[in-house]
Amino acid sequence: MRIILMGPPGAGKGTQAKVVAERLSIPAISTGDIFRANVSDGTPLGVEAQRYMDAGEYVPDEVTNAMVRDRIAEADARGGFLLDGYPRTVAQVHELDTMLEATGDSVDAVVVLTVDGDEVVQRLLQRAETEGRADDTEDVIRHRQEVYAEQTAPLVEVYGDRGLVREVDGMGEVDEVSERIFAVLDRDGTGAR
Ligand code: B4P
Repeated sequence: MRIILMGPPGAGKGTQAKVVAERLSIPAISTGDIFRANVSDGTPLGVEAQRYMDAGEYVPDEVTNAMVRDRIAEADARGGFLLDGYPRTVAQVHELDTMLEATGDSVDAVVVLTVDGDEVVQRLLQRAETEGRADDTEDVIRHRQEVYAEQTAPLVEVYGDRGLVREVDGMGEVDEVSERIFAVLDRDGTGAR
């Protein structure tokens, strides 16, 4: 199974990615987590990514694409994976297509978490208190929402035209949202339930 998890910042992507990937026994690959690990290790990639992330901007496509290309080539991802936060631009969609075509693979489903704008801001402000992420200040959160609307929301139509989009209500308790995701994936024959 090759699944993409999409949704605006704070929709619950990272939260749900872990649960769904575990259920399907595939790795959850989060570009945000990989960038943050590089930032905390002080790698050249981390230094480059940090200035974009702190400002709520996307890291340049060529940097992100190269990172994902390497990650999905690893042994644990050969049988499938769940991408959390990638692709986020139309150029990234095309790059992912090329990567998958090279191995004769394709995306099976794109789960889009839908949420209320004010709720996500509250979730992220709450996370700011517990985790202190540099990009979880109110101004940067609002900017991240704008960047999502401009650059990532159009991807729903791109994947919708391919018949891959499964919209899931991301409001409510974490467990409820997970159950909804399992239900839609089950209809795709994943045996998630
Ligand atoms: P991400 O790490 O993907 O950050 P995010 O969009 O805020 O999502 P996240 O997964 O953290 O939050 P979630 O919705 O799970 O990206 C960070 C940055 O990395 C980007 O801004 C960009 O700079 C860079 N980047 C990443 N991918 C990139 C790409 N492909 N191209 C270019 N740049 C890229 O959860 C938010 C909070 O809500 C959590 O605290 C959680 O506990 C809470 N929550 C979740 N579900 C809930 C529920 N049902 N009820 C209440 N709270 C809930």
